[in-house]
Amino acid sequence: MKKSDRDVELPVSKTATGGELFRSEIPEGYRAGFASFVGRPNAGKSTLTNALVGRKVAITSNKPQTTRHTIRGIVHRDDAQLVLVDTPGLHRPRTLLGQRLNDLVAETLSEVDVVGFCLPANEKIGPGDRFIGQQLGLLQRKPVVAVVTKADLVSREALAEQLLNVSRLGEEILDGGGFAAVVPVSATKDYQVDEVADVLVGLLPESPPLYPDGELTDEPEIKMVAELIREAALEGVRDELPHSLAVVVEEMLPREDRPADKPLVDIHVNLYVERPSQKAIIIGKGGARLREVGSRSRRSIEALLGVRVFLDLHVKVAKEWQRDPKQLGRLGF
Ligand SMILES: Nc1nc2c(ncn2[C@@H]2O[C@H](COP(=O)(O)OP(=O)(O)OP(=O)(O)O)[C@@H](O)[C@H]2O)c(=O)[nH]1
Ligand SMILES: [Mg+2]
Repeated sequence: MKKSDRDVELPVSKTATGGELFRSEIPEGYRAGFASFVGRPNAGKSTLTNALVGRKVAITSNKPQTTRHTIRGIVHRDDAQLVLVDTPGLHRPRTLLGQRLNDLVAETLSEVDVVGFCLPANEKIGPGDRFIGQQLGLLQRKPVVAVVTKADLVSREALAEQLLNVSRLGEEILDGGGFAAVVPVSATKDYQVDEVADVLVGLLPESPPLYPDGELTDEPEIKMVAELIREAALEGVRDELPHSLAVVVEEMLPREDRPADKPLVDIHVNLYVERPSQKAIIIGKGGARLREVGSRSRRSIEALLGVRVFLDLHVKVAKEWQRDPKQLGRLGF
């Protein structure tokens, strides 16, 4: 629902954080709160977040550990506001970056109202899931919903079996009652996406909305731009390279002396890798690969910003940045 669709204009007051909060005329039984998706890398958390929000707020890829920071996506309904906190995949950390990402997830989990534990339908429950289950077991009395993702990839029988195994896991890791619900979903085939929202909303507290109507994410534009470039650069690279890649937008400025009806934004970007050999791969023969990354991400950035952009991409080597506290800080971790 857009603001203009409301029949009554709601009185608005500013919160301490500068957000706007509606204080009155909230429907009886209105719920609002935070839900976080956790799960192994590549479980489909970000794809599900985007499907629920109805817009891309988080980048996705078939490489593990695509998400590196928490991203809020907001679902607005007549009866509720569901703030989804997409998190990096949880795993046994091997680098300082991995450790920082895990800490971030743990901190997020302690703050949300309900947790959605994502387990892919097409993969056996393994030690990685149990590792996450143990962390969830430490959250006292917080409702945990098991979301069995990628349901489109398996047969009905296999799905039924996975739902059963997941329920058992819940009883094993969460003392008292197990999961609050076990919901199969396919974010790419739009199967049961609304059902996931219903279940999560049902576990939120009664509360006025937390974000202004219509706001879909609190992800800053400049960060989203960097993410879209990283998403394009992840396409087609293998092995360790996805982990070694970091993207920083150094500057984003409207170009001067442009006609008012044809604005252009200049975006200067550094892509960091850990080794010179990786730099060569990202750039490609005669720069072909980097050009492709540029043109692919430019389209999605222009769609996001609603303006034409000029992308200036540079590839730099930041040796072992995933293990180096100073460099991690500089790259925003
Ligand atoms: N077939 C199918 N593929 C899916 C579905 N959801 C996600 N995927 C694919 O699974 C891969 C991983 O999805 P992501 O949403 O990036 O996974 P994630 O859990 O956010 O991963 P990390 O951020 O690395 O932890 C991508 O290639 C998605 O296209 C689904 O419902 N069906
Ligand atoms: Mg993700």
